[in-house]
Amino acid sequence: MTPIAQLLQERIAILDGAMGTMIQQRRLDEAAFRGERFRDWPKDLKGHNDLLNVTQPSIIEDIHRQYLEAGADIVETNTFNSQAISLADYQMQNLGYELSKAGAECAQRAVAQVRTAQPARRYFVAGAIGPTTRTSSISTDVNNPGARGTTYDELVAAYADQTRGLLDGGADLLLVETIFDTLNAKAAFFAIEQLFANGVRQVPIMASVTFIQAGSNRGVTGQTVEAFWNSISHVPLLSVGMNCALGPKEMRPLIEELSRIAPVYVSAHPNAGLPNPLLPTGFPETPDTLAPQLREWADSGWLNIVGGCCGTTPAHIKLLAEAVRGVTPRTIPRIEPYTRLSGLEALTIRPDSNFVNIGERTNVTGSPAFAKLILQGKYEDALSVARQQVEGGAQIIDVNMDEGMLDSQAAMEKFLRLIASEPDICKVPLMVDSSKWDVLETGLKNIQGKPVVNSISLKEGEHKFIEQATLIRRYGAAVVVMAFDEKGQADSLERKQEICARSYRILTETIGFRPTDIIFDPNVLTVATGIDEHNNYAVNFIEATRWIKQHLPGARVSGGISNVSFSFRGNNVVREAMHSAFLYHAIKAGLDMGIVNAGQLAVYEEIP
Ligand code: THG
Repeated sequence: MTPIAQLLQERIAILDGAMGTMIQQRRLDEAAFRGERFRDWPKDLKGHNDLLNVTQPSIIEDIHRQYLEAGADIVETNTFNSQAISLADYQMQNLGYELSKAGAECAQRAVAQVRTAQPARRYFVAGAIGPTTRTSSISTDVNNPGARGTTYDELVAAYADQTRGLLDGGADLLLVETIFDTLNAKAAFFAIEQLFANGVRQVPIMASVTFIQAGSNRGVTGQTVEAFWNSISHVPLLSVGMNCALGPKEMRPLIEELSRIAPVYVSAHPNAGLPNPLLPTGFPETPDTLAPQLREWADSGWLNIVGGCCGTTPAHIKLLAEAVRGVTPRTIPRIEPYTRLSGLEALTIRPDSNFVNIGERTNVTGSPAFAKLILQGKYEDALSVARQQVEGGAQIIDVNMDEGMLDSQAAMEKFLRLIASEPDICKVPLMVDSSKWDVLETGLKNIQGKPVVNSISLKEGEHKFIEQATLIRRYGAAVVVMAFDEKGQADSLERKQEICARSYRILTETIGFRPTDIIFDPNVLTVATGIDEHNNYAVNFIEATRWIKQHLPGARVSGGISNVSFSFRGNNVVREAMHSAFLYHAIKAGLDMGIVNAGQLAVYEEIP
């Protein structure tokens, strides 16, 4: 067990308070921010707080020391904006590593000082990783809903640079905080996990999200608490929590919910209330009013880590530490291992859930009408196809841009970004459908929820399979695995069993993929083609489904239902009846979900 996990087993840990307000109190002028080194820098630097890690390190060290003396167990480094994307505003995009490293060193020096006086205490430096000043999920241009301030790849590069600096400076933990754009946060976790995989020193990872609209229970990008949690639940987190934007009164119901659903430690560091410029301190909550409210959260069993964000001071932290002393920390709840996806809202697939409809129509190979719209660049009209699928009952949308005449990667990116601006569509999780890995990866870099990748298989051997599945987990997606291997596509029951069992073993044992994030597709093949061997294809799929559900625990089963009736193209009455009869038996055998023409399914009992 790591030292921090040990502490959290024993008691509630105390996080520090605001850095910004403490720096403001020093009333530093432009020259103080610049120091000797940046005296002639072409940009104004007053207010560039992270720069003080190198120009006024003793001030930063002193603030950390005050928080440690007030009783904080964990101090956050002064590195909120110490990455290339935010630093570009000061033409300092090359200083991400250096400011991050210097920030961790300031905090460690403060720890070293306090440790001399109180050697029995435990102290932790959390490398603070902010959201950057750009968003990858929301449009930056009112005239172009597909415009983005930054990209996943830029974010990963910037976060990796910052993380290396924090670790080289001695950070004990990494805290991805003030998350307002879940896609940005996923890029941060991707960068961190990639560094860990490449051999850098591994430390516990913490996450903290910022919600603004407490009344509607949504974050800045429109996600619910549960949708947010599902989006980042692939990360091996020490803790998840909330900070900033809200005071304790507004944050309370959100923390209560997060505490109920997250099977990791929970943190909270609210602002000292909502900012109010008429007040002398700018914030309404004093140490005396804040501490009892957070004590009540602790008494309710919601907290493992608690501190303050904007407007809080060492005085707040001191009273807070006293208020929660001796309170039993939250016990981590046991969460049922269901399949959990998300768009703006969460989708949970339980063993007893109804069949999940996946909309098939946003597919250029499956719908000539959709293909025409995309090829003609009529994306607005193409969006209405997605909307119709959701209105028709689709709980997931399958998006496929595999068409020879298209730049499939560009089309995937553009369409997903447009979907992200339509809350009535992106409330549901997305399924990125392509036979090309590059297109799947582009999809993953443009979705803030927890999506499904459709699909991978053992077609090109184990090495490729493992490589792709490893990345899919790191991107935070579930995956459709086709019953396909080096020898070809499985059509018999035995071959379907053999390939699915082998894939399951590799995914769960070699990669540590969660069984509930695996969705097998044992191939819905076309019947009644005129070739006798094809006549049992539907039955083989149904029997394979039954076998998978009995023998591969946790895994789900899906299929492309409309494939079964391709022999009857043009006769929709027959096709719809076939789909309905097929589903009637497949669902009984355990089929969890299927790619269907949502809204066009006949009712089995009503078929003449
Ligand atoms: N498994 C997985 N993914 C898949 C499939 C699968 N993705 C693609 C496909 N199969 C599922 N999607 C469709 C979409 C449309 C149709 C069939 C499967 C379809 N379209 C009509 C046709 O071609 O006749 C179009 C009719 C029209 O629009 O005019 O049948 O198996 N994992």
